[in-house]
Amino acid sequence: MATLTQRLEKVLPPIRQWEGPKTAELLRSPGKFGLGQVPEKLVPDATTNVVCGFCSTGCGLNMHLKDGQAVSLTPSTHYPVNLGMACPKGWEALTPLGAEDRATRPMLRNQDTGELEVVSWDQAMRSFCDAFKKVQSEHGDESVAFISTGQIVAEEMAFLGALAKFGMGIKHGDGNTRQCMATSVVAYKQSFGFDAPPYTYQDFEESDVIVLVGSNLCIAHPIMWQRIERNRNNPEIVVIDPRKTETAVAGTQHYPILPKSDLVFFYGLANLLIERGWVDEDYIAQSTCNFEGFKEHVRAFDLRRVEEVAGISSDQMHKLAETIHRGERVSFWWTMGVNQSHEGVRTAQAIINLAIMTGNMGRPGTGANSITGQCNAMGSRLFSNTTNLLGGHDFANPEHRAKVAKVIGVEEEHIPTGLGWAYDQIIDGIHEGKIKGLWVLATNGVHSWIEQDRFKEAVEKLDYLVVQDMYANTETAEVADLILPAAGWAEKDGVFINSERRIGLVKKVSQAPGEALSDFNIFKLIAHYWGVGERFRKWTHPEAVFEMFGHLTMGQPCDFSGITGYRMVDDMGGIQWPCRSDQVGEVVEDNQRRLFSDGKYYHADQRAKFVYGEVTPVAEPTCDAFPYVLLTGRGSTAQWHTESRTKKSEVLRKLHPDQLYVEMHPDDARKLGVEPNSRVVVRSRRASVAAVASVTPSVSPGQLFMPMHYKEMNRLTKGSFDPYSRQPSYKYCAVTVER
Ligand SMILES: Nc1nc2c(c(=O)[nH]1)N[C@H]1C(S)=C(S)[C@@H](COP(=O)(O)OP(=O)(O)OC[C@H]3O[C@@H](n4cnc5c(=O)[nH]c(N)nc54)[C@H](O)[C@@H]3O)O[C@H]1N2
Ligand SMILES: Nc1nc2c(c(=O)[nH]1)N[C@H]1C(S)=C(S)[C@@H](COP(=O)(O)OP(=O)(O)OC[C@H]3O[C@@H](n4cnc5c(=O)[nH]c(N)nc54)[C@H](O)[C@@H]3O)O[C@H]1N2
Ligand code: SF4
Ligand SMILES: [Mo]
Repeated sequence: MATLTQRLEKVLPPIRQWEGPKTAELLRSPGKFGLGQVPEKLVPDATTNVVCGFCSTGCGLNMHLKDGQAVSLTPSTHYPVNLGMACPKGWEALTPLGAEDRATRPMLRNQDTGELEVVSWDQAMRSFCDAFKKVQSEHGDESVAFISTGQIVAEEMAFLGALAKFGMGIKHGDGNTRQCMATSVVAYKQSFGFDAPPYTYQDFEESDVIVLVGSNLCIAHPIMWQRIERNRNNPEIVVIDPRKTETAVAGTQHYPILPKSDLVFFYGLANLLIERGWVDEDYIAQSTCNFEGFKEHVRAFDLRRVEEVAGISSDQMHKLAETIHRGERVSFWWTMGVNQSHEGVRTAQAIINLAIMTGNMGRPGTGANSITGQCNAMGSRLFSNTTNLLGGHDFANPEHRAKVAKVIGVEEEHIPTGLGWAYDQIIDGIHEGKIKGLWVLATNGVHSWIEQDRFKEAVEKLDYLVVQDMYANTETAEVADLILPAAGWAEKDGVFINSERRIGLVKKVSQAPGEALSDFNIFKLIAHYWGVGERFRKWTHPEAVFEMFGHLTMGQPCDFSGITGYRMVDDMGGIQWPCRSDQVGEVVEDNQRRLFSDGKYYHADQRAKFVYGEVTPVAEPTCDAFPYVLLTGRGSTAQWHTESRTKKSEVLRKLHPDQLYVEMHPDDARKLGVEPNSRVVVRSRRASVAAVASVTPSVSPGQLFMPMHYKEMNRLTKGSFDPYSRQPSYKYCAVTVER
């Protein structure tokens, strides 16, 4: 008899030999890919393009197949994102799939021995559903929650959100994108009326001034940096980061502002531009609102205040203002240095305000551009069913609920009318005994969440923790009651949406090991065992869900109802939203587009709004006992987050230090008597952590930097959050360091 895995895999479409783009047509019209490059010669039958499963750049990787199984890969030269380039993670993307420690069978903790034991899928599903239903019957529907990711395909993300909220009565669920993108989402919604990063990567090549704020592009998005390198305008590259990062060194102007002084810095810069008359009056009049209030607000931010708070002199501010004024095509880009802040939303909006007041929107090489993190963070922003109802809709809006119900075939009464809790509120809820069951998938919170010890304590209080992951030995899986083994990237079909809103295809080109199932099939099983299989009858396979996306997005700013299916996505080399049916011709003509070229935004009055606010203090300022600011972030191009995947590659392991290290300025090292490469202890109010001292002038005196990839790191950080986005402020806490 066929195993359950075999039976389930049968309901999936077979491994497809995708053909790649229609090469002959491409040769006739290379402009279709927007870049004028000559596409590679005929793609062999056994090669197919798959979008990379690490970062949000969304590079195309050519998978070379043997017997339907990927055996090697090369970066795709025809894909409009990466043009033949890939970073080390991309080159090594197949290695983690073949790791020996993949989770291959469900494991359940034996209540008597406390050990994890292999069980069948049937036992696993019964245990999961019984345990969650028991918690719900004893403590109410609200007592179970899920925490998901920006790393699974959008079809799975939508299925999870729909199943949990419309099928299992789970009210509280959040995504790992809370750690990462929530700030940009809220900032865009308030400023533009919809969560819509407006750019296309071609803008990197067309700007004459590129302003990077809190973004270490060379390390975190190396292929985007390569796109800057292709820029022929000899651009000014302005880097605003407290550290002299690889990107700051490669740029042309570096402003090492004091940590978390961004808001004062940008308000001061706006005030200076206004005082000098360097604003675009026409654009402000035609396309924005609230400018007078903003102008009044920033008057209080004179250059003396900027120097005092941000440590940037008035001469430097004049230089920066002149650079922006002289630029004809200025683009502003930001990442985690902005988003992970106690006032991230207002800071992101301060950047948006600079772009709209100088008219740097909608034209090639311009924009207020948030760079996303994970491969499918943008998919999660639209389809995770957490911060908005599927497809960028509003839970509170009855018309939206009716539309979604109709498209996905679920009765309207099952759709909640409000939002659930954010990630930090779910953790608080566990501490307060309100949440007793937690389902964590494709994220490793025990390592990555802020103020780690508090997260661990929370998890210990749970009645039941389910972890659904590719590996059974992540920090989170190790403390689970039930582990569900999942297929990973390239072991299943679906789409990711990258930073420039490009929908790209992931294909099953590799067989998941043992009994591991795609998350999609795990959700189908859960629906069945929960007794709601019938409610999700339309969710047969990933492409059926993708078809629903077309209907879900119809009439929304992200409308991509013109995309007919996976085949079209594949043939086109990915497609950016929006792509309504009346836009298909446009897309075929030039497959890269930016938003707001008509100066019209998504608010009812079609104007972008100047949004601003008061400057607020950080949660944990430095003091005599903890005199150093601890900054955190990405350490190398070879490391991905909690390293459950990248550490499986010997090649990648060689490219970074194997122990946690802390960067400190030579003056501080001298003062403390710390020798380079000696062992030190970094201590915060929450924990002490041992690290190797990396003595370098890339950090300023009084500041330290630690990479997030080592598991102890987040024991130090302090749980504090932006009040509008509830995104954690990972990049500021007070510590001391000792020999
Ligand atoms: N190799 C690699 N690439 C990745 C990832 C990875 O784990 N490894 N992760 C991906 C993900 S999910 C994300 S979200 C992105 C993150 O990409 P980035 O945001 O570019 O990376 P980070 O290193 O977290 O932070 C960027 C910079 O913010 C600076 N910063 C800290 N505090 C402040 C401040 O107060 N103001 C300003 N202006 N800057 C500040 C830091 O010094 C740091 O250099 O990277 C993606 N790419
Ligand atoms: N101090 C500090 N902490 C930070 C940050 C920082 O800058 N500083 N950055 C934050 C940011 S921006 C982010 S995005 C987070 C990232 O934090 P996490 O999301 O926790 O990090 P990952 O290591 O990417 O975890 C993803 C997990 O999903 C599993 N997985 C991969 N693919 C699949 C799949 O298809 N299905 C299933 N079921 N599982 C899969 C992997 O094995 C891995 O265990 O970290 C945050 N933490
Ligand atoms: S830059 Fe990002 S998407 Fe491109 S190969 Fe590297 S990890 Fe993959
Ligand atoms: Mo992220």
